[in-house]
Amino acid sequence: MGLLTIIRKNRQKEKEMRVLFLGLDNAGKTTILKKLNDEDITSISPTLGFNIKTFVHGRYTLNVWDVGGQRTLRPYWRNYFEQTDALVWVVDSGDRMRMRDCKEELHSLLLEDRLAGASLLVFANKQDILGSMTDSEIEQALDLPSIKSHEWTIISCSAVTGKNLIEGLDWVVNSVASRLYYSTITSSVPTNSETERGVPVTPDHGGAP
Ligand code: G3D
Repeated sequence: MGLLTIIRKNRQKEKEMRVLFLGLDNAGKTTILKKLNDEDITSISPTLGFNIKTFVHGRYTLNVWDVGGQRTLRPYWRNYFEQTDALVWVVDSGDRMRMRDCKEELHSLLLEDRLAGASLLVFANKQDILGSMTDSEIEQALDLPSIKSHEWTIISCSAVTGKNLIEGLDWVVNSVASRLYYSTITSSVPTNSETERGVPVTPDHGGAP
């Protein structure tokens, strides 16, 4: 039995996926995760370190890492890249002023070796806000069609109304499962099992904590 087969069999047993939620600060990462988890979204404080949430989604367990997106915290992002199966890039669709910054951060992430092969979901969040950019406008603004290195899609959503959040998770799970486990799911409701919080590891430290 080849090494690749052994690795695949082990992953099949675990049926776990590691999903990294990133994006500029204020994009709505924490709110999306809280909404998916049926938590109160009326009081959200900025993520200064990271939150980990575990969802059971269909036959899979998703370990989701939500890492703070302020400019000063972005150098820490690379400490969380190891073994990432999917990257969820959350965009504030109303924030036209920072779309260029958003594009540059995303494209520089995609050059990272440790994210090679990760599926990419772009969540065009805050669609409930009048005048926000559409998903096709954001697709162009972020130059998504130029991305050849990762399987990607863009889904418009709202963390406030819950629109398309489950659909986004479904895409992530199907994309990762078809690559790692050669199987897919149709649709399911996620169930939270636990939440953890932490402070960021230092950029010099290397590796996920
Ligand atoms: P972050 O984790 O990406 O930094 P947060 O972003 O989840 O902390 O959200 C930042 C602000 O955006 C919060 O407002 C939150 O309520 C709001 N927000 C998140 N998602 C949506 C959405 O889909 N629609 C709207 N209208 N607002 C959203 P405050 O006022 O607490 O800063």
